[in-house]
Amino acid sequence: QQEPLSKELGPGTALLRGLAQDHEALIMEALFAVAAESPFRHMVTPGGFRMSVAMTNCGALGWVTDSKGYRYASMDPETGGPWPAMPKVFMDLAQQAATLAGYPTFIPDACLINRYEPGARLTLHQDKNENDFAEPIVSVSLGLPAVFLFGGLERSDKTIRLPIVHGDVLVWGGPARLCYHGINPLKKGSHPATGGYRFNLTFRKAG
Ligand code: MD3
Ligand code: FE
Repeated sequence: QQEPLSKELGPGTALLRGLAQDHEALIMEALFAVAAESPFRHMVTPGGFRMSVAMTNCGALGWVTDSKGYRYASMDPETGGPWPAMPKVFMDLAQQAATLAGYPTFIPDACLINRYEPGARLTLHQDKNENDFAEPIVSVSLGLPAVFLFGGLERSDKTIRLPIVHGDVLVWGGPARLCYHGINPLKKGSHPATGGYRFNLTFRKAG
């Protein structure tokens, strides 16, 4: 039996090891259905860099970046249509995780889906494009393992390294909501559920 909540990441956080594993097949099926409608793409940062992580979204709002900046948008700029609806299995898992972590009223309106190939990474950053920092962020890891970097409220604060594996769910709220975080370059490998990739679902209340 796992510890329900982790203390290693501090107040406001929860590390729910393996919570997504029971629904793995349904989750992967829903993820591929979303990507069939709004394909993964490598977006460009305002500074002109192509992101190594490929992204898509589901839900009412989707996170996008281009030469004009970072923002949430109700339309997929690639398809010209709305983002795919958030699958029920996604919403249920996000709300179950948030409730276990002490946020029983969480209703996400955005789910960013990140796809990592070997070498892909996210440098240290804060998530601050959302309107309401009182709501937590729920993150679901699928497929190849990764090393998560978790720092403080200043970029220069020391970071801890946290290995995360398939099925792990993390919740970030309260005092941890604006902490710097990132993902180290993905190591090459193969996972039965995802092949040569790692996927991450990030649920947010953006609007
Ligand atoms: C800690 N994604 O998309 S989510 C992102 O694995 C992002 O793809 C990572 O960071 C990934 O922005 C990890 C974990 C996460 C999200 C928000 C946080 C950690 C956080 C906010 C505050 C502190
Ligand atoms: Fe982030």
